[in-house]
Amino acid sequence: MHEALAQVRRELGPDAAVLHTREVRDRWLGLLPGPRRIEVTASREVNVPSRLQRRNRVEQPVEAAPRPEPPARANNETKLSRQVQGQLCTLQAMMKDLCRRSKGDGHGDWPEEFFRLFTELLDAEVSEDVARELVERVRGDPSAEGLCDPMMLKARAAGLIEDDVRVSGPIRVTPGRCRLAALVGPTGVGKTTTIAKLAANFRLKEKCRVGLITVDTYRIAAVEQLRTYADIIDLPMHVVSTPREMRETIKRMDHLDLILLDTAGRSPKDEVRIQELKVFLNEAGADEVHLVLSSVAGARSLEQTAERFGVVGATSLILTKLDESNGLGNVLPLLRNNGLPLSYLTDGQNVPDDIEVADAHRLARMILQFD
Ligand SMILES: Nc1nc2c(ncn2[C@@H]2O[C@H](COP(=O)(O)OP(=O)(O)O)[C@@H](O)[C@H]2O)c(=O)[nH]1
Ligand SMILES: [Mg+2]
Repeated sequence: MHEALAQVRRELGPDAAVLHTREVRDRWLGLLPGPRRIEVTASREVNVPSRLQRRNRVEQPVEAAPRPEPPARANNETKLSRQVQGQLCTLQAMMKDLCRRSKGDGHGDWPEEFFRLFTELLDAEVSEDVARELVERVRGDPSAEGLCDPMMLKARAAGLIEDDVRVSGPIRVTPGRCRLAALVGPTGVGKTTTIAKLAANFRLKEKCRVGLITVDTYRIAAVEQLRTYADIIDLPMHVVSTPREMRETIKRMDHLDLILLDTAGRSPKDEVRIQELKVFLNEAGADEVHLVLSSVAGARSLEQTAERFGVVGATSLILTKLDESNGLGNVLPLLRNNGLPLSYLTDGQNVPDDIEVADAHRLARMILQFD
């Protein structure tokens, strides 16, 4: 650092402002630590107090008399100086955060490869607590002793995540026995779209006799949305607005192999509406109730929503919008703590293609962003 600053002084003069310094360490073959390099960002133009000691002051040419700055230039420089100071503050905050992450919380003594795994988990939106716990478990795993290959450590972490993910498999249709699967969840998470994907796949690929029921009568457009899909896929569809109608409608459709029941989106905070939904589902006697949640939601909100919908008797989870997520680590607390198994994952708006049966191995690799 001393040498680097001396070079700055030589090349830019003693008034140069040092804006940023950092140590860079290259890696040979991506593994072995290479030589240390010091990177210094300095400027002669920017007007912030120099951090260089003013040695050799006498050697500097002394100006006869201070010349006043032209006002425009002075203004520009003040503005620039303010910008640079702002950037310095941001850099300081980032440094503090980095120090906190690397030294605090008891993982300052992690070997570099584990710290790297930790930061990769954070990048995948895994919360700090869960990431730390996963890294400690990988470290404590006797079969991982001596491992330092980043990919292998990541694979270990993926294995641990895989163990946390329970799956239910697809909706099980037995020809000749009418199975009823309902989708419930907050508004806009993709219930109707997912019903359309499921209906099209069961009808076209599995050649099942499928029918649709909707109790989403709160929004005219919602009924029309499902009707449009029913028309395209060529399926019977009924709209139900009272629990009594529900019973009668199901009786009329019981010659089908599969009935998919679409419901109105409910705010998880609306107790009354959730109870109402429960009455409809009881009346329908649903074999499976899939709680649909968007993977874009925050970890806490996912857990709270799942808890609030618990009363309607959900039997499995569907996670939607995987394509819109920036990292799926946020779904981990839900999958670990809620106890409901995952049935399907959806990753786009295309009906019927953007859906797959949930697979723990695949989801764990998706969470850890394996290619
Ligand atoms: N990107 C993305 N959009 C989706 C997905 N599933 C549904 N959507 C979109 O989310 C919006 C709301 O979907 P909808 O099925 O009406 O939600 P509902 O209110 O729960 O029935 C629509 O624009 C869908 O096209 C998905 O997996 N990925
Ligand atoms: Mg809908």
